[in-house]
This record gives sequence, structure tokens and C-alpha cells, in this order.
Amino acid sequence: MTQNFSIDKSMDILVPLAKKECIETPWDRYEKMQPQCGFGELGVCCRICWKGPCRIDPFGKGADRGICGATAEVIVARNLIRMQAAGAASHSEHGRHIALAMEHLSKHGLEAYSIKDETKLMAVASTLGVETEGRSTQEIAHDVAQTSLNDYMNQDNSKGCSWFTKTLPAKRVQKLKELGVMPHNIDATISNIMARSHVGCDSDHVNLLLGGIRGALADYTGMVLATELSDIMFGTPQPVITKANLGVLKENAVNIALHGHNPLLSEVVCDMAIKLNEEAIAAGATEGINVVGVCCTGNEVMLRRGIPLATNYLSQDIAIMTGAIDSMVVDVQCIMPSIASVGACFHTEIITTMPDNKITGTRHIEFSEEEALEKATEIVRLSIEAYKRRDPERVNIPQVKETAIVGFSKEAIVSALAAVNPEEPLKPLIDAIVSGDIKGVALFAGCNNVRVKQDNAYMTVVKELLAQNVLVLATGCGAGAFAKNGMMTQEASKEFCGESLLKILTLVGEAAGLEGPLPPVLHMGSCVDNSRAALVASALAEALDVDLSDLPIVASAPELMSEKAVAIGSWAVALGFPTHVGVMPQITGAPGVVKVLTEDAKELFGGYFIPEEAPVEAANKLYQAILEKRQRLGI
Ligand code: NFS
Ligand code: SF4
Repeated sequence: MTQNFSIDKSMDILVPLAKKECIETPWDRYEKMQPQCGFGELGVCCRICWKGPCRIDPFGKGADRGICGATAEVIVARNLIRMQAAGAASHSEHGRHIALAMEHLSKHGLEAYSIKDETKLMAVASTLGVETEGRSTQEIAHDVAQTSLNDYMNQDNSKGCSWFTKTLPAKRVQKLKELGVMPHNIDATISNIMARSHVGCDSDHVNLLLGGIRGALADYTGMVLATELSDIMFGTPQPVITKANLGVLKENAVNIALHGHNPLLSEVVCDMAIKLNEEAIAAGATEGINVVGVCCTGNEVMLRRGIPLATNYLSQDIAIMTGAIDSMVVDVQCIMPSIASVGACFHTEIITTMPDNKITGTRHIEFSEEEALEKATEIVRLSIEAYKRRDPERVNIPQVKETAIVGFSKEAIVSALAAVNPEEPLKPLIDAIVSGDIKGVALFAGCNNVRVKQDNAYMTVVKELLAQNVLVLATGCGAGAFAKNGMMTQEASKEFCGESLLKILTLVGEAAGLEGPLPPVLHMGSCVDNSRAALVASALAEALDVDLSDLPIVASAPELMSEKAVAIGSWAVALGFPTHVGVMPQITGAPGVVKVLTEDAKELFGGYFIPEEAPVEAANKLYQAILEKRQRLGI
């Protein structure tokens, strides 16, 4: 039965169990939702004002305009750019939170936090043009935080956001500026999208879509600053070996699942879990405290600390069915409210922590940077208490886990390459791309979606591309899918990579002391860490003195669902990367919008959307896009 839903082997055990216990899964709720609204699927339903809802008849027999006169093109474009704005808002709230914490840390100190990576602080300061000579770490961190916060405050729209203009190649920045899509202020850009899509405003779909692209580039700006400042405060990821899938839960430990996105919370809980380990043992948990990750917080702590990943988006509530999760601690984003009801069927404490992200029926422990240690202590102690209530009879941990070598930040990739060529670290990669040993690079990102069999589209597309010698990077729940399904091991490189790709991965892996190849999929981190891939691409473009859009780089989101993923896909297109989406976007009721995003975008940006639900076909299209880029480059 489960085969239709997911290829994750843990689900074969837990979904039938859920059925037996009459606990609903996302797939049950999906089934109850059928048939889903056809107008919504096409994007032609408008609820922007209370004269509506208005909907356009896709068959051309009924209404062809809303009551105000808005066409399908306008309705679809407005709906889409509001999604991009929401995605940008989510990532940049995350970024703002970290920038504020860093500012606070540099001014007054914060007991739970420190500058863990001074080298990165110096590198970022130099990127941003912050003076470092003769100044203290605190002073530099303060100015880096201030410069970041200024990206939310600048009112001069001829001046782009610092993180945007200083991390992307000058050629691309210039191009985007000329197209009028350079963000000057993250908040203002998001606000502009909301304003221009109000009833009776921008009614030109092309103009609306360009506004949305500017929002997506503000999304990039918020993400890159979130990632880079997190590295400064919590350390830049380096390769680490860990495990993934629900078999990482331990029967004889207090299992704390960290879920959400922002490392400000999860890092401190990890610290306190180490400190309070003895209390867990005293409570009878012979293996102490076992922290595991879910979704992107899972990726954050996995890369920085080697904490094992329990699961990705779609199986977050089913993970509780193991009966072995004593607490699930969440902050923001991608948290299914259903964890409350599944948690209530078990002893599991569901703990929300953010003032603007509560879930009815769960415990709320409000987290703040100032009181981080106290709050994390309270959370860990509650988890130990919950463990004491655990019913051993109901524990059902699927013995499914895979080894995963993760932690490929840009810095980690460059240092692995430097083992081959210390003077010019990027040269081995560039040479391999030029010679065709590596045909191109594909970045896999995004979520899970009930519309696609869980993890299956990722696995199918990736295997096709690896066989064609495409280098693969991954983030977010996509990376989670690969980790759970064994695509981050050295054996997987031997099994799935084409000959010349394997040769390069082995050359670099051995030079870096791994005694074998790098894994076939390089895990770069959480969804905000897609910015790491943009930074690698920018470094390549600058080394070759070309624009980003000239490079044989593609992106793929085979199982996306969130507004954040829509924003990421859109900036990938704006940076020049052909970008596959494996779920039909809710825009197809407006042929003009579809044309702009899948065809005209190619002329404007060099990147464009490739909507394709069939995974093998999608891989073919991505590979063709890579070949086309190579041909244009003359390689
Ligand atoms: Ni990205 Fe991460 Fe996962 Fe999708 Fe959600 S957790 S930020 S949006 S579902 S990858
Ligand atoms: Fe209808 Fe126009 Fe109002 Fe939308 S904005 S609900 S199309 S009247």
C-alpha cells in the first residue's frame, strides 16, 4: 500500500501502523481532499477583494474576467507573486532574527552564543567591505550585523542590497539592475509586491511577474545573509559522517526531535542536551539523550554537529508513530499542525517556541536569545519527564538508517579541491567541466509533496543525471531524501556515477583524505543554504570571467510545495539557471504567464522554468539544458 505514497522504507512500517491505530497520515488527508479545486490548480481563482471570489472559466464558456475586470493573466500573476513575497518574507525573517542576535551579541554579549568562526567573520567582513584592520572581533561582528540589517532599511533604490550586490558576479548584478529587478531593501520589496497586487493596482502580468522576480531576489538576499551569519555564530560546515532515517531513534535514550529552521534555538538545545545527559541516564535512559533532526533544522544541526536526521517534511507527523520521540521541539516554518494530534496519541511533548508560531493543543515555551540557556534547559528536562511516561509497548522504531557523509559548504568544497590544487582550488573543477569529465552541475532543492511519491522523484532524476556525469549538490528536504535513501555514501558514488564523474570524485575525495570518492550527492545544508550553491556558482563564474547564466548549471525541485520553494526557484531562474519543477505550478490557467516563465525568461535572464512531472523526462530536459549551455560556451 505504502509503495504508492513513499519509497521511504520506514513508511512501510509506520503507515500501516497508523491505519491500525486510526491515526490520520498526510496521505489520508490528501485522499479526503479529492477532488481538489480545478480553478485553484490553474491559479485562476481570485480572493483579493470581497467582491469576489472570482474565477475564470478555463474552457472559455463562462466568465473571462473578474468582477473588477482582471484577466486570468492578472489573477494568476498576482497569486504567484504573493507566493514569492511570502517565501521571501519567511527566509528574510529568519535572516533578520540571526542578524539581530549577532548585533545583540556584539553589543552586550549573549551567554548562549559566541562568534565560533572568526575566519568566516573576516571573510564576510571583507566581502561586505567592513573595516577589519586593528578592530576587535566584537566591533567587526557589530558592523557585519549592521550592514546586514541595513539591507532591510535602505531607502535609496538606486543602491542594491549589500548582500545581493557583493555576493553575486558584477555582470549578473548589472544585468538584473538594468532589468529593474535589483532589490534595494528586503522589506520594501516584499511590501511592494503586496501593494502592487492589491485590488485595482498593477494589471500588467509581465510587470507583475518582474515585481515577483525582484521579490525572489530579495529572498536570495535574506537567505545568503542567514546562512553566512549562521556560519559565523555556529561554525561553517565541514564534512562529517552521520546517519539518516528513523532508525536513528534509540529505544534506550531520551529522543529529542528538533524541527523547524532557525539554528538559534536548535544549537542551544543541542548544547543543553550534552550538559544534561546524566539526568537522562538517572531517569533510566541508559543511552542518555539522543538529539535527532527533522526538516531544515535537522539539516542545520546535521551539517554542523553530525546530529542524525530522522526524516524530511512529509513524514514528520508519522515519525511520532514510532512512540519513541519524547519531544518534538519546533520553531518556524514547514511544521505540520498535525503533529499536535499525533503527539496527543502518544506521550510525546510537542513544544512550540516562537511567539508568532504557536500550535493549538501543544505546549509553548517562549524562547529568546537572552534566556536561551534557561529555556533550553526547561525543554530538555520536559523531554526527560516525557521519557518517563513513554509506553515501551508502543515503541516501534523502524530499523532503517543509512550512512550519510554531509557538510559540503562552499568552504568545504573549496578546501577539498585545494587538496588537489592548493594554488588555484577551483581549477580542478573548472578543468573537469571544460573537458566534459563533469558535464555540468545540478542543484536539487525543495520539499516533499503528497502529489508525488515521497522521495521518488528526487531519486529518479538524480540517478539519471549522475549516470550522465553531472555533479550533484543538494539542500533542504531534497537533501534529506538523498540522505535517507543512501545517496550520500562512497558506495553510492561507485554504483550510480558515470565513469568520468566517479574519476573526479575519487581524485578529490582521496586528496582530501577520504580514502575513496566523495559521495555522489553533496549535502550543502538547509533551504536557506541554497545560497551556498549560488556562491559556488559565482566563484566559478568569476574565475572564468563569464556570467552565471553562461555556466552549465541547472536546478531541480522535483517535489516542491512551499512558497519558499517557489521563491527559491524564481531566483534560480533570475540568476540564469534552467530550473525544473516536478509539481505543476498553479499558473497554467494563464498562457501568457506560462510563456513568460518558461520561454521569455530565457531571453531575459538565461534561466527559465521547466515544469515536468515525469522524473525521467525531467532529467532528460535538464541534461539537454546543460548541453545547450556547454554548446554556447564552446566546450
Ligand atoms: Ni525548504 Fe525547509 Fe523542507 Fe521545503 Fe520546508 S523544511 S526551508 S520549504 S519542506 S525543503
Ligand atoms: Fe474579483 Fe477583481 Fe476582487 Fe479579484 S480583485 S476578487 S478579480 S473583483
